[in-house]
Amino acid sequence: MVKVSAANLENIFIRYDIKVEQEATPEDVFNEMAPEEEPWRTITQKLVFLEDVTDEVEKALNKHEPEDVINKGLIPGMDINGELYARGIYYLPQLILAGDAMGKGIELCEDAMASKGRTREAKGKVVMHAAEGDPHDIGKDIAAAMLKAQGYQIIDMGRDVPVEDVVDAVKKENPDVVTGTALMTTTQTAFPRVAKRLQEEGIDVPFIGAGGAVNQSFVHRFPMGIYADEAADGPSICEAVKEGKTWEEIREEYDEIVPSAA
Ligand code: B12
Repeated sequence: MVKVSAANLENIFIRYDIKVEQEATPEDVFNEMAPEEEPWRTITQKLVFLEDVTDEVEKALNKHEPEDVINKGLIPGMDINGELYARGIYYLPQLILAGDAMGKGIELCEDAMASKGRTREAKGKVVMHAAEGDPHDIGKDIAAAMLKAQGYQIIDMGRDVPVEDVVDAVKKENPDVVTGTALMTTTQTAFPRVAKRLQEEGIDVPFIGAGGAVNQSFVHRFPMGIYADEAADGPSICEAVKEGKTWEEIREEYDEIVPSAA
């Protein structure tokens, strides 16, 4: 017979997500990590406290280069949000709002660069999609915002993308990395089909497989697959690819390369 008095009710009644809640506040982390210098501090502050950055970015663009606005204001702001998420202080809604604000800021900077006849040199090209039959694209969009912020060119194919369309896009775009997101057990099977078709076409490209339906052992079972648990894993995996690591090497050094595995 189970002795109720022997059970530790404290553990039973703590929901897993509440248990990881931290005492630190967004203000604490902002003060720890934010740049001191203006206008970078205010831009960062707007992003961290999920406000519109448009005015601040426009003001900064009158005095500073757009590349500086991205690298010294917007990216540090997103880094702080990533830290707040990792520490369990922020959750997905905050990341989505911050991603939107960041997107607007980046757009303004890119427009300013275009008007000076410059383009932001892409760090690499990533083709992203949500699996065939799968309408869930929120995670893909967050991952896309993070990669875009880090300077990657994103070819976003959207959701419910047929396997053949992914293969065609990879053939046409010749990306450094291709990514797929699957949240349903019925759609995760599209990943090995994409990998098989790419192999048949003689293409070898790292293929990040992510989304609530999949895990590392599933993704590392098909050729080219590299598992990502979090959107924040994307830039680190792409960085490793750009350093010349193959998908086999990334799998071998997974715990060192991928932040969520550490
Ligand atoms: C929102 C939602 C919907 C929305 C989707 C809106 C949208 N635009 O995405 C709507 C209402 C459309 C929807 C519909 C359905 N849904 Co739904 N949905 C959800 C829900 C509640 C949340 C999913 C979500 O957005 N999670 C948050 C995101 C951020 O997580 P994520 O995508 O996994 O992304 C994270 C990581 O995986 C990673 N990541 C993801 N992609 C990438 C890419 C890269 C490159 C990287 C690095 C990282 C990365 O980063 C993110 C975090 O940092 C889940 C339940 C749940 N709690 O998960 C059910 C859920 C996924 N849905 C489910 C189902 C069954 C359905 C329906 C079939 C229901 C129905 N009978 O109609 C339909 C789909 C019908 C169809 N075929 O068209 C099931 C799937 C079950 C299963 N295992 O197969 C779930 C699990 C609910 C459940 N418990 O049953 N759904």
